[in-house]
Amino acid sequence: KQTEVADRKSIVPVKLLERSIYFETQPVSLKKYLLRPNLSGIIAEFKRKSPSLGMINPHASVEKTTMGYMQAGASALSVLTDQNYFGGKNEDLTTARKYNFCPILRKDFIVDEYQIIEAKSIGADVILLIAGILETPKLNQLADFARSLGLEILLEVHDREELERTLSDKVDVIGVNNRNLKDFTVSIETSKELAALIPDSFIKVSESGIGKPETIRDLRQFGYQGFLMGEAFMKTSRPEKACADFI
Ligand code: IGP
Repeated sequence: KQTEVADRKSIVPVKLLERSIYFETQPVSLKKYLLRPNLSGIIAEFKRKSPSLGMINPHASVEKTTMGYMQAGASALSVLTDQNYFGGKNEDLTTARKYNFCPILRKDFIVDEYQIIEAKSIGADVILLIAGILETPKLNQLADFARSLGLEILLEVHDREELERTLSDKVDVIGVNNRNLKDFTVSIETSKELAALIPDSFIKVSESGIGKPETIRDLRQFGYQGFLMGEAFMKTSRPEKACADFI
């Protein structure tokens, strides 16, 4: 990721990114949208492929899918911008931005400040910081930087150790990833086990492997207000319809 970022940095300097219209607009708060009692809490994700499934939906349209998600009643969008593993690109997020007013999460492996400036410049409201790939001081530094640009942070953890070393008031929303990024196994129990360790002052999001409405009802009992869902929608020929049927 570092070399990929260095390459882009040499082509598109920060100064150019900062000229984006999105540097003049206020981000939309994911936190606030997840707290709205009448919304589903679902953060609906757009991705063409994934390391665990391979090709999922290579020809899906960003416009149609994201607008359909919002019409179905999703609370927010997540757009994969990583090219290598997920077949995404920055323009996908900007396209989603042009068609939707909701909070949009830039889903990528963020390891460098440049990617945060990029996130802002393409119209994202929220960035993902993954505890499993960042040392604590680096994570805190990136969180501070994102906040300085007005972006919210979704902090992703997968176990107790990651949670305990990274929990701080720099982050707004805690995402518990049910998928183990090393072997791709999924267990909803991960969200249930970690729930009690996350103070009520944070919004809790359960990520990955959610496919049934019962799972969401169950997770709500554990205090979860957000549900990040990708595969369940994207693996069908009409993701937006799958989302509408689900909600
Ligand atoms: C969505 P799923 O199983 O519904 O497609 O999962 C989302 O949680 C997953 O894409 C994800 C992810 C990530 C992708 C969670 N954390 C970090 C890339 C990087």
